[in-house]
Amino acid sequence: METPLRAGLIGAGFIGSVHAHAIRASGARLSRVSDSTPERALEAARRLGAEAAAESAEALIASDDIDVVHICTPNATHADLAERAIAAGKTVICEKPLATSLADADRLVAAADRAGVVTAVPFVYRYYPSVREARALIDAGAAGRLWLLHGSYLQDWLSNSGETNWRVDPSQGGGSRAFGDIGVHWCDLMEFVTGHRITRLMARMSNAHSERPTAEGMKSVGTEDGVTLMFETDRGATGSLVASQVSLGRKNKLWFSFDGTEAAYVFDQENPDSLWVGGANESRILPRGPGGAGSRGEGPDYSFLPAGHPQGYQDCFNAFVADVYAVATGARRDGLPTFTDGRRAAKITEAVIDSAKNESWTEVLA
Ligand code: SOE
Repeated sequence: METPLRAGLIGAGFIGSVHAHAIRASGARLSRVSDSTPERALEAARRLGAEAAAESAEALIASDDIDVVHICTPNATHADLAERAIAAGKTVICEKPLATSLADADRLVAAADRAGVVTAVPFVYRYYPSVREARALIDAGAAGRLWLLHGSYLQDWLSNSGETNWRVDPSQGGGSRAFGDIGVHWCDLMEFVTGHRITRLMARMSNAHSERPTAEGMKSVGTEDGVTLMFETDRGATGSLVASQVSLGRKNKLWFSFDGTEAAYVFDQENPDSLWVGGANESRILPRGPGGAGSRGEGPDYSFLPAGHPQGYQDCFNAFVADVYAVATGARRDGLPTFTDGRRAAKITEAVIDSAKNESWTEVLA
């Protein structure tokens, strides 16, 4: 019986609690939790069932009884904490965005390569079996030539102008919000599933609400509520993306249609247990399950519940953490999103910000 890995969790908000569940589901120990104060860390340790509270993030990272560090804090703190964890020789899972600048992301990838540590960024939508099925079908040539890659990622949790969040503040969340927070998920998924790479894009940012509350009263907003994007890829396809956090009634609707000359594949994160396959003479819904979506391809079977027993977001997170831990203990896993993928997201985000500012087509180099 292998000794279970010992995980340290930095940040115990919504996403920190998702990580905590995934850590336990993997069979690892949730050894320590840190939060913004020692008192909040104690409360979080009790709430999340951690073995101990850490005085601070830095103390947690320095602990020699921690093998893996999970960074679940506001975006602007990611780079420094990830750099410390790499220097301490830990396996590092850092929430997206990896960093709020491409320069920081470059620095983290180089540091991780030099240190030889395992790194990951939770682009967890890769772990839906129906997404893996679309990827396997496209890889097998069933789509023909992919020529149009389009979709959206729509939420409404910031629909109320009286609402705010640390992501609204560029100094805490980075220069882009709708794209930097959720548009990056869609682009990661598109490139992961199709193998295409965005080479240039045209972006237009917009706001439903021009002002939001701050400690000093209502202030103009420095990050976008929504972004519309056109792009071209290295294999001759074109595409579009709408990402919004003020689309009423849409809770977490990541949706794509990847259209080929032989078939089209549609995935809807709000109905994720099946894949729609469009054909000239017939279209069908491919349900997840034995012989259905997600039942092919390399590596572990991410379809682990019987058909008709829906798998969801937390299951994706559990599969992602289990794969990171497997790789950290010497196994190989197909499609693990690493800091290299986090850097790719920072690269595309930088291009989106530049394109929106200059109102021009902008190259996305490798
Ligand atoms: C908020 O937009 C959020 O929690 C994102 O930060 C996550 O990455 C996304 O998966 C769900 O929505």
